[in-house]
Amino acid sequence: MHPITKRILAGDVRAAARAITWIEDGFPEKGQVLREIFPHTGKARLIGLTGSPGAGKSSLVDALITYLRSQQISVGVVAVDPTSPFTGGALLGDRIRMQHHAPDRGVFIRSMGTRGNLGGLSRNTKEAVRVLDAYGCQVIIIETVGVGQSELDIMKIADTVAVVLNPGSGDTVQAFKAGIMEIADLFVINKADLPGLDKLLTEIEQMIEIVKHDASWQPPLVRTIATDRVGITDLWQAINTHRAFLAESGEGERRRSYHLHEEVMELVNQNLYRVMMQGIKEGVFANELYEVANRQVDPYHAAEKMVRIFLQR
Ligand SMILES: Nc1nc2c(ncn2[C@@H]2O[C@H](COP(=O)(O)OP(=O)(O)OP(=O)(O)O)[C@@H](O)[C@H]2O)c(=O)[nH]1
Ligand SMILES: [Mg+2]
Repeated sequence: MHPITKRILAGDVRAAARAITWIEDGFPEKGQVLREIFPHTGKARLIGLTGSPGAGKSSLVDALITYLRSQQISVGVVAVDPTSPFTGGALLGDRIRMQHHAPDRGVFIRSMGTRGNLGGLSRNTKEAVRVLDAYGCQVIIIETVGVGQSELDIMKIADTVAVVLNPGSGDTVQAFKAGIMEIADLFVINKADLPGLDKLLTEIEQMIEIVKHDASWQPPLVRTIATDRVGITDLWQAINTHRAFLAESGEGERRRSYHLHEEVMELVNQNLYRVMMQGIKEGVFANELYEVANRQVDPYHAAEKMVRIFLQR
């Protein structure tokens, strides 16, 4: 067993941090560590938190950490910002806001940006979450700015996805367009102290009606004022209610097996691609590539033939 694996499993925070850096940097030894920790994962509850820039996600995470620590629940946070080249420590704002948790061994906070990013941000996030799971975090919160497809992919690994919206922001329409409504298991109406609350509530209810009118789970709306720590207990309550739904309906198991299925297909895809590229380097497909380049063969036949050659090797 790799020494880092041993240390992660023993709850060594520095080993966990090192493994995540290896993941970001595509360091070869990460493969062994990830394989070895896998049997020790699957225990943590994974909560996704997404929303527009400045919606109050980090403030909510901060308040949730305080609440969960008061219940002796250990928390891991992976804050993903696809627009930021920063990584490793924490984004400046997050660092300031979440700093007071730093000496607490039951809290692990990590930011991930686009640095390194060899395996793709969503792949890296998945692996970082797995490290925190093996390390012993009971709850892992994945914070991401909800703007595009890559954030949606990141959110797919969560058991429960909470979408944060603000009054007076026009967020609902944006979220609707981006496909975020579809993945929402609950809505957090943060900055409930700002004007426009009733209008927002009505908008969301209408959107839910359109997107999920005959779904077996109707996403609840939770109002919060993160900066005043108002509504945090309700938020955790709503997350727990969703968890109970996941357990009773079997949907939780289905989601998790589906995620693993997707992951293994992604890896198969990567591996096949790598082997094919290696074959091209070695000149195995030189004929086929030559023929297609000269328009003697069409790309469709060439690709089929290459796959056949590959399978016979
Ligand atoms: N009035 C009000 N302000 C809030 C509330 N929650 C957060 N804020 C403020 O909103 C700003 C953004 O909060 P963050 O927690 O950094 O938001 P975020 O969604 O993590 O932001 P990014 O990570 O940059 O996308 C900060 O100035 C917070 O103090 C709230 O409930 N009410
Ligand atoms: Mg933030």
